[in-house]
Amino acid sequence: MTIPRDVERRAAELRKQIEHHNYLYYVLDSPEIPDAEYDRMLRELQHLEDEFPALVIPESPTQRVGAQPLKQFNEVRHELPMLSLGNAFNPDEVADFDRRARERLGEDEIEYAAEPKLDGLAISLLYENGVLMRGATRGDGTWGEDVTQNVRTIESIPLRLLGSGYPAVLEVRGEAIMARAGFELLNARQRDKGEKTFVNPRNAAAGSLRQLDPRITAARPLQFYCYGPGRIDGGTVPGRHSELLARLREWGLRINEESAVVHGAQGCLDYYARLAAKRDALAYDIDGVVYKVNRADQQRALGFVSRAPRWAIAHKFPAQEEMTRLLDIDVQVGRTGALTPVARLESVFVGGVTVSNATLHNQDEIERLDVRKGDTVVVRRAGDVIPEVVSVVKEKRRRGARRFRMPTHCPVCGSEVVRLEGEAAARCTGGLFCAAQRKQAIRHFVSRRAMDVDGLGEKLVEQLVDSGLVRNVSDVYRISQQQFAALERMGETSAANLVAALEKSKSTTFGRFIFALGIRQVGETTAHTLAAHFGTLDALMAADDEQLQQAPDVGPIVAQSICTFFAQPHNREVIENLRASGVHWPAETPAVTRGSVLAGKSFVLTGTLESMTRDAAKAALIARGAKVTASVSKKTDYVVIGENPGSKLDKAQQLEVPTLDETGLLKLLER
Ligand code: JCF
Repeated sequence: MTIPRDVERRAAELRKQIEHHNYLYYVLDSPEIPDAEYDRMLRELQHLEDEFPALVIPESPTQRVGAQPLKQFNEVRHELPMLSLGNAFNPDEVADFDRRARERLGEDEIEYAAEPKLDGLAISLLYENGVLMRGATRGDGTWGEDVTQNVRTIESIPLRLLGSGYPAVLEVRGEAIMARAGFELLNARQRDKGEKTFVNPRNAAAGSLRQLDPRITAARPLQFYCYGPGRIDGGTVPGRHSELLARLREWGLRINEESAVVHGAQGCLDYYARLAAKRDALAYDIDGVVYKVNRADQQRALGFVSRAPRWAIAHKFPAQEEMTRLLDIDVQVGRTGALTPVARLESVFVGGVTVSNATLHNQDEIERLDVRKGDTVVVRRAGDVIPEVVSVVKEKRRRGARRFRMPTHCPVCGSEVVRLEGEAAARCTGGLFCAAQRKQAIRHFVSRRAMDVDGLGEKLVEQLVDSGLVRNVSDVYRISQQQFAALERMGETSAANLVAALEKSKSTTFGRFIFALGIRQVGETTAHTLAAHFGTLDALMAADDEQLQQAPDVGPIVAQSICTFFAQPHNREVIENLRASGVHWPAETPAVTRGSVLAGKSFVLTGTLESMTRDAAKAALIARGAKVTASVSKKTDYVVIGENPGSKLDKAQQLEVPTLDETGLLKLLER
């Protein structure tokens, strides 16, 4: 059957359009048309190809998933070996690398191309006359596996290069990765299907590319970032690595957004610090940064040692996961009675600090991990997140290791432990009868963001509760200087200071007071919101479920918890006692009645402010009816930028959210 000219032209036009929008979406991350429009074009092309099968070409966007499952992967020889990189683990090793390069080249300062080192799987892509002919894994560097039909399913890999001027033979290399969000989604899906989950995004990426059935790979959220050239024939490319990357991006390959040109060893180290600060905010895992001598002629002059180039090095971040032995499992009781199993570990250096305790979260998590005393475990500490046990090395388990059971009775007060339907935590039912819960409630009450009592630390609270001097939070204001002075490690001076600090704490704000009460579900933000909304304690205590839910961000669960709290005679009594002791705050004018210009506006604060702490700024905003959230989104109205702002500034610029400096914030607060 011959194909009408206009059909052929339309198919070609559609392919071009789809490739272009695919590029905008997957490579540049800035789509210009709605998904529905893209889908419509793809469907139209599919339709034409169904009607005229002779139209189909392998590089058509409809042909990403086509091939039948393989029996096995073929071997591929890399004519130009895929090298690994030498490592640097500290600034001195980076300086040595730079010094050696300078000496060999006889240069004073070297220009480097720097980029994050992605934690994925190295892949080679071979384009002939702009058409993707082969995709291969690195393998041992010389022999890899032919995974062409799998890489074809990755949308950020063009089946056909865009534009013109590319060499007839162009091999590029890069990293196939899975972003953290995609990894979480995949694992959730695997769990739902009762299939095996992956320990980290790297393993998930590798496992997904080694599927014999490309339909499975197609369903996995893989991405590809190109980091450099391989074999090049029949054409030329720019003489600087950074310019070559820019050219590759024009040809349709995804280049890392963070890549940059830097100068000298110091430039490299500054880049490292910048990326380290950004590490947790990135969408994917990185395990360091890579520096490459930027000029191709200098790269050639430097050449190679054994299996690695002399013109590039990987500067590694401290590992975020390490193995160690779990010595024991303790159970801690929190403020709300939640029992948290904690792993006591043989100390291990991970994520830049020494760790000897890690959370095991709860019963379900222990069962999921099947972690037992004496096991060898993998501990993870990423950024400021508390260290956790992520997996157990089962091969190293000693015989006879016994399963761990959560206690049926509270290890502190002996009360029964219950686990409510739908809750992850098992809880001690002892309430404020339980010394552990009482101690936590008091520590929370006096903490910096609550009543802010200076000098009433953990050890003192322990003594106060264990001695029976303090049974509830209001008791702390009834202790005399003599009673304090009689406690262990307390002199007359400390006792006097403590009494003064307690006296000072009585002048507080309504928001802090609500927060200090430790009502379940009422965190700092909600506490300040409630203060701004209700204005007085009497109004808050009198509010019913419906009135509570009229406060911003208060839903049925929070409202229920507040009602329950104030319904308890015991809690009302504690509040009365606190007021009788002299705890007070300036009256609030409820934001709702003031028609504040900031009412309902959403703020994010980043960096250090000069004239006030971030907490104070937060409180001032909330008092005016604004909301303060932790992360920037499209719904954020303003991002306030202090000194040394974090990645939130980048996010604000990316999402085009308006920013304010401190002066701008002060003006708004004055209005
Ligand atoms: O991101 C990476 N894992 C990565 C690996 C980045 C690079 O620029 C690399 C690499 C391995 C070898 N460059 C070479 C030459």
